[in-house]
Amino acid sequence: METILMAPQPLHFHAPHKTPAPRPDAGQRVWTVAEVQALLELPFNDLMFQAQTVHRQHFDPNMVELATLLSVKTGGCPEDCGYCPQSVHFDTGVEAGKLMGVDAVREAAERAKAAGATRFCMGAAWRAPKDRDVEAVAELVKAVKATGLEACATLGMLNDGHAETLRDAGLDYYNHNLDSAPDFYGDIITTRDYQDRLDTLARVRNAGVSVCCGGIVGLGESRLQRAGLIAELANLSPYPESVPINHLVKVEGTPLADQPDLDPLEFVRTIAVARITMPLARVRLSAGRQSMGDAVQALCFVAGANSIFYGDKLLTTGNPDVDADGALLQRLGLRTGKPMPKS
Ligand code: SAM
Ligand code: DTB
Ligand code: SF4
Repeated sequence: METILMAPQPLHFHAPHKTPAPRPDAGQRVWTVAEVQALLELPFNDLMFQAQTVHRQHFDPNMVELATLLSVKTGGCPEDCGYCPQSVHFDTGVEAGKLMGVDAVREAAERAKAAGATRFCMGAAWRAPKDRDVEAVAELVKAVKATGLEACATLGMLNDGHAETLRDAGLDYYNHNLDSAPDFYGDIITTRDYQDRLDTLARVRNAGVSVCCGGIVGLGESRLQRAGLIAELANLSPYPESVPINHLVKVEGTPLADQPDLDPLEFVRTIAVARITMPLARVRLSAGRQSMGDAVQALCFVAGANSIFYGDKLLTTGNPDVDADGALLQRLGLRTGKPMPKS
């Protein structure tokens, strides 16, 4: 759906309004890790051609979603995710804060909408929110939905009833990443395990909230492990409606601050393989764009990315400024809106 001038809402309009989610893929198949690895190993041109072909079959190839992120509760997280500046285990200079109030979040959402975003994602540095935290975030979701934006939240592991509370507030997507392959996960995070993540994803799915789930590339994983991550995502049943592929943002003070650089084309390959294996998903070129350069980002769009984080900040780290993004999208002839799979 392209951004168009909105007709006035009828007076009987009731919030929360649920945005129709992309339909599940009736042709979803199972991917072995070896098959995904074989895709990653294709000659680059062949891989780009295949990804672009799949992308064109299902989406307008020149439409990109703009999603704005806001850290509604920053820092002080008890988890030890080795990439994360918000963990209490690492000295990164990120100060712990309290949950933001409704008015400040509403204002941020209104600014994001005025700047052209269609989706607003709220992140909280919690291991798992308490019942009262979820109730407070539900009020934030209602405020975001009242602006007409799609609402997404990422709050950590959810317990029984949490996803339903967020759904009833109008939440469109819940983001919870698998982050890496099962056999690499333990090298990066020790305070919760892979199954915990899968359990939260199942709760989100069962509540009827769309799933936003992806991972991080450049943590020191092997190509086989990148294939393992993509196979895990693609074999979720159904696979996520939204798949953020993050490039590690190296943050001083975290254990991964000095991680050697990944070949940028390997990142592009990962995007392409996400597109091929999850044809109807919105594949998001997520964290790490600030140090990527325009040419690598352009290749990611060729590879089938159709969503980006838009706004000067991610959660605690930087993102390209909106003017630079506007100029890049214009140079590439990309329009912004909500990419929906062709029927
Ligand atoms: N605390 C919640 C959780 O972990 O589920 C939500 C917030 S957490 C910051 C959301 C995601 O941000 C992580 O799963 C990870 O994929 C991504 N992320 C965090 N730090 C990052 C970094 N330095 N570089 C790239 N991605 C990062
Ligand atoms: C996701 O996959 N990436 C976003 C969002 N979901 C919440 C977060 C990126 C965070 C990058 C590090 C930071 O800014 O703190
Ligand atoms: Fe906490 Fe999420 Fe950061 Fe892990 S990624 S330390 S759970 S805020």
